Amino acid sequence: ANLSQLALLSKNEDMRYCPNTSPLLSGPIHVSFPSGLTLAQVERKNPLVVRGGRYRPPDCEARHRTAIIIPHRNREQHLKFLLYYLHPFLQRQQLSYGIYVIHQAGDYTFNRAKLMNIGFREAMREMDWDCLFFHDVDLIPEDDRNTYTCDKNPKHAAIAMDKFGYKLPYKAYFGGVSALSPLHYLKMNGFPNNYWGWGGEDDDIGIRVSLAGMSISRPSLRIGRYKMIKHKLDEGNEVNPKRFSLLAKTQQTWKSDGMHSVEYELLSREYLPLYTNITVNIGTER
Ligand code: BGN
Repeated sequence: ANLSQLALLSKNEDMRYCPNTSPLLSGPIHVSFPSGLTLAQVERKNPLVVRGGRYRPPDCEARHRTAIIIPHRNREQHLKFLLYYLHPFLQRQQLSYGIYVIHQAGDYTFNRAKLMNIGFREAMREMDWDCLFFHDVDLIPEDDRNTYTCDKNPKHAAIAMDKFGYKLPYKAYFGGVSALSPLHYLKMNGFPNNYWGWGGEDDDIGIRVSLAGMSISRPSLRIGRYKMIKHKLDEGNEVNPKRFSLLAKTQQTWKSDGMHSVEYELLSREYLPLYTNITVNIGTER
């Protein structure tokens, strides 16, 4: 090792844990969508983010290691805005973090929950994350006191979205953004693989939480606020007509269908400047 590497090692040894509450938090965030924003600009604004979208605080040892898992297809504009807000947000929380975008290849009907299972597996393969945030690409957090860390129970973070008037649309809602530790995730056999198209998979996940004997924790309505980037229903993500019958059977199926049975083909793993891009062939509905 050369001298500067040695200096770094000893510096790391003295490094103290970050405080329990980050002094860098600023509370409410004004979210707008600047036209003409480019990924290159987002990169320049985040000089400490390294290859694959990883970061650790420069002057203290992070207390938490959080992976953000974002299912994706054809939403480049949304992804750009999410990265623009999320990187500084996570840095202000003094987290050690990594961002993973799980990209569904091909034009077959989208499967959000299956992509989450793949994200879990591919992220845990790389690093011992202690918390995973399952994050829709079109939701921007509006308060940095909404900490991206895990609780004792699975956490539903997106409880106050602008499109629902900043309240829960219904009591059991578990959609948008949720946070589970690896232990929580394995205990409930992850997420279902058989919801193709829009709707119901998040309700299934919520049901799994209670079937596995856990409950849902939530931040306060004042803090768990999100702005949704407006869009039309995507092509290739049509409303799933089977969602009601699938939901009625979750109790019978959750142990056999989930994390343990997910099958896919990894097409590529790219370490991009702002995120790790994982492209997968997830097959079709049988
Ligand atoms: C619910 C959907 C959720 C969706 C929310 C908010 C279903 C299952 C039928 C009971 N659930 O109605 O998936 O996140 O609306 O849009 O469609």
